[in-house]
This record gives sequence, structure tokens and C-alpha cells, in this order.
Amino acid sequence: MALRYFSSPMPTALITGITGQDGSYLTEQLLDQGYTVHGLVRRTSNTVRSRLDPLFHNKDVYNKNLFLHYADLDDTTTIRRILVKTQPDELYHLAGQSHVGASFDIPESTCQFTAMGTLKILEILRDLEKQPRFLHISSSEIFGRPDESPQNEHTPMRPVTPYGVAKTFATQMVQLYRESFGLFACNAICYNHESPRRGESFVTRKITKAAAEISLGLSDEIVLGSLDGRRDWGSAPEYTTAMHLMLQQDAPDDYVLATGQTHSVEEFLDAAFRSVGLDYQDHLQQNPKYMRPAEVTRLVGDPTHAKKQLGWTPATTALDLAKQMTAADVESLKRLAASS
Ligand code: GDR
Repeated sequence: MALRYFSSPMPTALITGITGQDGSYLTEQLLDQGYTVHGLVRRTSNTVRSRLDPLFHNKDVYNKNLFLHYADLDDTTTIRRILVKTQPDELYHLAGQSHVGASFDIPESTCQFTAMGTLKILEILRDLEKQPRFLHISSSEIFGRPDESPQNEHTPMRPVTPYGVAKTFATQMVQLYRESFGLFACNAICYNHESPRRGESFVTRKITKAAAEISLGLSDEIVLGSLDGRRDWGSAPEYTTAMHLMLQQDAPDDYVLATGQTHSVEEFLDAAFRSVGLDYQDHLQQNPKYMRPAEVTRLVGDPTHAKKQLGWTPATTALDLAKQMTAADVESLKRLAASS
């Protein structure tokens, strides 16, 4: 059956990384605003896309306003074909290898997808007749060990992890294509952003899932690496709202998306466990396996530019997130138990 992509007068967006935490929130927000949304998905034998399930199973949405296409990030001919076929007004590039710790074990593929994957998309855009507005999700990891704190859009990049180096390359390429080739291309320089949809290998979700399991008697311990790291943690759906606002401006620019506050891993752990009446010290094990050869330090963002230009204000704090995410994990484990 031929799908009709051009039935709506509303804008069309294409999202790489649509099945991820940010991709799923952004998709919901754009569909709510009447967009037609296309997403790129990797071809794997596992077709579980739990974050998109409610949309996927909604007959009024899937293949009407939401379409998925198979394409790997290094498959430039397919990406080009999808761009020509779907003619998006906005392209949100969220895909990539997003695990900082893992990037020490797989530096080459991290650079292949995160750095070269972004360059390949920019190269395709350069040749297109209709160039969509382009957003690249950059990261606070580009600052690494910064000389100044908090960091803003002008802070020099000094990455200390393979992931940070790959993101730095991609961020600077976005700037270069904006300045040299006139693309409407923006970097969303995102500090950590979390939600109940966060992948379970990231520390916040690992903590909240463990707190929920222990509180329900399903487990007794949590194994972590260093508790000393400090992060500027905000709420993922608030950050995807800002990403959309970035592409509605008159001119392309880079924006730091952050709360301006930091907490240690230990503080987040304490808040999550306390929220279900537990003391984390009764359950904590530490394992060097989860410690990194190099850690970023003093990472805290200054979101003044986003506040002034986009009118965006982050509302949710890290300690709110610890409670909300733990409560969501408790609920989902209870639902699972009731259904089995
Ligand atoms: P980060 O997030 O590396 O900041 O990258 P992560 O949640 O992985 O780590 C945060 C801090 O927790 C410490 N830590 C552990 N981390 C993990 N994953 N697992 C553990 O068991 C553990 N124990 C302690 C880490 O050492 C670190 O200090 C995230 C990602 O989303 C990136 O893609 C994004 O660009 C940045 O945030 C901004």
C-alpha cells in the first residue's frame, strides 16, 4: 500500500533515534501539535519499541501521522532517499551511541555513529533542494574538565571521554555547516536529562529501579560504581520542548539546556531510596566494573541563553526526578506482577 505522506498542511518532522527516551517524548509533543512525524529505526531482529508502543498500537496515529523507516546511521543512500521522499521541515538528530562509560570499551563504533553519523547527515543536507531545519543533540560531555563553571555556549570544549570527543566533533561540524554552508543547524547542548523512560543502564534509572525492586521485596542490593560524580540532572520532556523551540527561531543557534544545579550520585541515591522508606546504605555494593578511566568534573550548565531567547525554564529538580522515577518504577512492577 502506498503511504500518503503529504496529506497534512502541518509541518513534517523526521527524527533519528525516535525509539529512545527523547525521541519518544518529542514524537508525542510534535503529534500533539499536529505534525506528521517520521522516524528512523535500526533494522534488528528485535522489534520491541516499548516507548512508542501506545502510539504504535493507535490506529488513528500509526501510518497516518507517524511513520517509521528502516535506516542505520551509516546508510547514507537510504537516509537520503527517506529525506527526499518525506521532505521534512525539521530534522531532529537524536541517534547515536549514548553511553559514556561504554564509549571507553567501544570507542571506534562510538565515533562511527556519533561523530561520522552526524557528518554524513550534514553532507546529505548540503545537497538537498529542500533543506530541513536541523537539530543535533550535543552533550555536556563536550566540556569534559572545563576551566569555568557553570558552562555556557562559549565555554571551550575539553572532552575527556571517547563519547565526549565524538560529540565535540559532531557539535563543531554542525557549527561549521551553519557558518560555511548556511544550513539552519543548531546544537542542543544537553546536560543529563532523565525520566521514567530512561534506559536502565544509566545511573538514575538503575537506582530508581533498584529502589522499587528492593521496596517490593524483589531484590536486596544495588551495585554501583563511584558515588562522587556530580551531575546537572533535568527532566527529559522539558528538554525536548526546548529542542522544538530551537527550530522555531528566526536564526539557528546553539543552546545549553540545563537546570544550573548539581547533585552527587549519592544524593540522588539517597533521595530515591528514602522515597520508598529505605536507607541505601543497607543495600549498596560498589564494583570497580562501573568506574570509568576518566570522569568529567564540575559540569553544571548555564541555561541563560535558552531562558532569554526561547522563554524556556526547566521546572523539575533532580530530587523531584528521584521521587517521580522511583514511584513510576514501583507502579510498573506492581502492574507487571498483577498481569502475570
Ligand atoms: P552520563 O550518565 O555518563 O553523565 O551521561 P550516567 O547515568 O551513565 O552516569 C552518571 C554518573 O553516575 C556514575 N555511576 C554510574 N553510572 C552508570 N551508568 N552505572 C553505574 O553503575 C554507576 N555508578 C556510578 C558515573 O560514573 C557518572 O559519574 C549521560 C548520557 O545520557 C549521555 O548520553 C549524555 O550526553 C550525558 O548524560 C549528558
